[in-house]
Amino acid sequence: MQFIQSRVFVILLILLFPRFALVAQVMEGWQASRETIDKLSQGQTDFNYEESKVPVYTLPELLTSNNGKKIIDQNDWIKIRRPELLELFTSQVFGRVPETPYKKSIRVVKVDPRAMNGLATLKLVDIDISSNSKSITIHLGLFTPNKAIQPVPAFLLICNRVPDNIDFTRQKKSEFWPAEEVIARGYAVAAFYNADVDPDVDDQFKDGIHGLLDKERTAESWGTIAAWAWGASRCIDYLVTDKAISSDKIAVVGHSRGAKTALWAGASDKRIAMVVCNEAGCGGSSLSHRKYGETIERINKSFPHWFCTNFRAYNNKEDSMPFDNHMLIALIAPRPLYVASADKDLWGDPRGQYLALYHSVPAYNLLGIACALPENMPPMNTPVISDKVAYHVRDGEHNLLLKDWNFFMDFADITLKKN
Ligand code: GTR
Repeated sequence: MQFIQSRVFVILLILLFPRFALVAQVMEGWQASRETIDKLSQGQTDFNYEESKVPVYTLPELLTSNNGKKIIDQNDWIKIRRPELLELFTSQVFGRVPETPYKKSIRVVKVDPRAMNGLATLKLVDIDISSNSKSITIHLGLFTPNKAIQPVPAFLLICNRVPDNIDFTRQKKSEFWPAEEVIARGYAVAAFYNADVDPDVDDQFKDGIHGLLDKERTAESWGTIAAWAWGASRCIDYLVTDKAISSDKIAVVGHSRGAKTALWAGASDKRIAMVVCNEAGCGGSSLSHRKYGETIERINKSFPHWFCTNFRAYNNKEDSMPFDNHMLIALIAPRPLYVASADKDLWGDPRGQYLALYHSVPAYNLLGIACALPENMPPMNTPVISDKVAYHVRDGEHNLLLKDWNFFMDFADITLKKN
């Protein structure tokens, strides 16, 4: 049986029967296309897109504590390992939220019970945060399905693209936030614009929520991704109170920098019942030890405001990093988690994303979730779902599309709706 699954066997079959190549692709799972590899390699010669150049690496152990104790049961995970990992990603990657007191006021500024041609109710909710005589307002938009007879699960999108993508008037529609389609599937759908919380610019943390709450900044002060994750939690503060929503069934969805944010929000806020991490890549869902696509040095140089300053210590030091993103992903366990990649997004390293999810599974198993992922990636556009974890690699470019959302909702039908 093992021989039949082996690479040698598959290669032998292809040599003997060339038409077997197609079947082999399915058996072997997704592979980056040579055309995409060549195109990206030519454009960015400083970055690796060749699987053959991925170094031999050993991932830091998920289930061994900082002082070498084996983590063998739920209790060990909850009491020892999870807090350690949360602290590691707080102090070394995303940064610590300041303890500065602030005032929060939540105002429902508009209710339209006949939105989407009567299919949904729209609520516009302003979340005002003030401190030190400064304030910001997070504009949360929420549609709930009118045909629902009881509270429904909800998807909250952290929108990192222009606000047009989440047009609450629905004059402009975008696959990035396909609100009509989500409503049609019986879910509530909400979104906020990340720049309401903190503009995505390197301005030395003067604007956004940093301008309100930051005092002395240190190497472990929060960056912009942690600020967006904090903003997602302020939206959850409202969503858990809305009677049309099941407060214990709120999923957070993010794409790319928004997906790094969704993971960190899910890690930091246990009210988030499910995380959808679409193409987060470096600093989120891929494995830095693989040195494939975007690197830590590059992300820290291009986006110096995203992470805490301590993260820069790992520039070009991937081999000796005491953590990697399988550990970040494991912080979502035992809650449902969907990791998704795109075929042409080799910058974000689809295989690294799959492997990070794969190596987080022992944490799920320890918490009593019987999920198991195959070693090989699934073929393109074919989600693999195992209990509380799911993954797909979609055809096409780095983006968040209706096709992705449909897969996410199929997963939520099983994990959020049915129990
Ligand atoms: C890229 C960045 C990625 C990813 C992406 C995005 O430029 O290198 O890490 O976050 O932006 O957010 O679309």
